[in-house]
Amino acid sequence: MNEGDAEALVRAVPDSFAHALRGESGPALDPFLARQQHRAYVGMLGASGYTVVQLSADEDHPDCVFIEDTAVVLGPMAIITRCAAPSRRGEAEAVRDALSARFAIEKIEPPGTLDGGDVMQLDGSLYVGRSARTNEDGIAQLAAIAAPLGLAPRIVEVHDGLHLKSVVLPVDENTVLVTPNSVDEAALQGLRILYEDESEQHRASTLPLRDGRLIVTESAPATAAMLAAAGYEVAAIDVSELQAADGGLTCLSILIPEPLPLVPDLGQDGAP
Ligand code: CIR
Repeated sequence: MNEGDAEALVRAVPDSFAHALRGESGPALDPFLARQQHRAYVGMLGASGYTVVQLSADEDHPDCVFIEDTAVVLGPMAIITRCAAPSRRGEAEAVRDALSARFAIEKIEPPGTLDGGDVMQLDGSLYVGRSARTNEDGIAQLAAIAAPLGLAPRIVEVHDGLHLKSVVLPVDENTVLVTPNSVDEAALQGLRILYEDESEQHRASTLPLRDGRLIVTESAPATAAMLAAAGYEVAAIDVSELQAADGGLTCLSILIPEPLPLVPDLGQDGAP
């Protein structure tokens, strides 16, 4: 990755995407369609001002397109996660290689599990979902890594959703889109909450772009209309095939919005 640009790290869709994890069975997943939809997403990131770095697909890891889960960039550090799903653990290696030139590498160790989809950074605060994928030990390790930055994670109980960012989506720096009755909303105090339309539960996903537009999944038109009425410039995108494998819009990229200086003199594992 290069210094100086806002970057988006993404990963191509493998043919093995047909075997991606999913909570509910449905029609066979189509890697060709997923790839087309992923290309449109990557195009939107690029058009909005991100320099996109795409890692090649890993056929041994059907879920590798959901790159967000493998690493969390936190200030000068990149935390390599330990995904709860054993089939996903090998995804992190290539991501670590891509990030290690610019970031001090930290790592979640067993028995901790933490998926990047459970970590949300908004308005200077760090939120972490306690979910089926992120356990107590993973949260404690995240807290210890974040402490030197003066950040204490705010824990959000996720009752109904794969990850925190399956049901609490960034809309702008202090606004989130929430699926009703999915999380303990007390933990979101201080943020403005907008709600996903009741008729579209778990279909809306959002991602603010660098050019001021807000990407919203085409599968949630009523929620998109609500967001447009609230003043957002909505750009709809069809990622239905990626959603069929329980993905949303945040999980398809690791966004590095601020240019950061190169990490000086780092040895193996990011140790100075
Ligand atoms: C999984 O079950 O791990 C993938 N099929 C979907 C991961 C989606 N990631 C995310 O929302 N951050």
